[in-house]
Amino acid sequence: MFILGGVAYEQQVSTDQEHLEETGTTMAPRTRDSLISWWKLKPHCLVYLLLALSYLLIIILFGIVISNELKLPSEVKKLHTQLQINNELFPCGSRSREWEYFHGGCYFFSVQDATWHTAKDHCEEKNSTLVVIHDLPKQNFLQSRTRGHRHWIGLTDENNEGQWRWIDGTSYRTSFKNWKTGEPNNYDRGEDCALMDGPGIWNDMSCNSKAFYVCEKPLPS
Ligand SMILES: [Ca+2]
Ligand SMILES: [Ca+2]
Repeated sequence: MFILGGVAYEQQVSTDQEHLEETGTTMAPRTRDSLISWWKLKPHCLVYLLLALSYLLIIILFGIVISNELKLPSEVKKLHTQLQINNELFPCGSRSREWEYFHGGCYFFSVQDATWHTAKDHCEEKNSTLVVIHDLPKQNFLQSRTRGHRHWIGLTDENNEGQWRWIDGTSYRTSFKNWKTGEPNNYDRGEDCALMDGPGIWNDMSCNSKAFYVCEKPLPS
């Protein structure tokens, strides 16, 4: 086959060479005809090639979209489950794990002591306020968590002696109270800030004294 093919090729070359010599042209007729045909067909070939590539691209993109659509529900479900777990474990937010949840509110118990005004500033830096005690359940919760250590609360008569005010504007006169017997006594005429003393009962002390403190903020929506 190879030998026969080689003979045919040599014959063709010889024929083309003879033609070139006869006509004085520089290109064999069959080669020239082939090139002319190819140049005529070239635009059509390019169009078909581009169409084929376009279809292929569309099929690939369609496959990717379908694949993502199928993945999405499982990813959403996984995220939803993770959020539920986080909400159950950390209702005040997974990034606020030092905050404790109680009855719709979040509470921060300091591990360092500070003056009343510094404590107030620290709470505000955390987008919260010193705690306001509205009722006995909240008092009991705070009492159990403060474990007998002194903690500042958001109650002061600094602006007007004897006129106690909660820092969130809650009415002092009509609201819950838990003063220690004989308190507030404004001892030495210099006690204007309230704290939970000893077993949780309240006492007024100098605002410049140092104690731990409790901040509170609403449950994140
Ligand atoms: Ca006072
Ligand atoms: Ca006192």
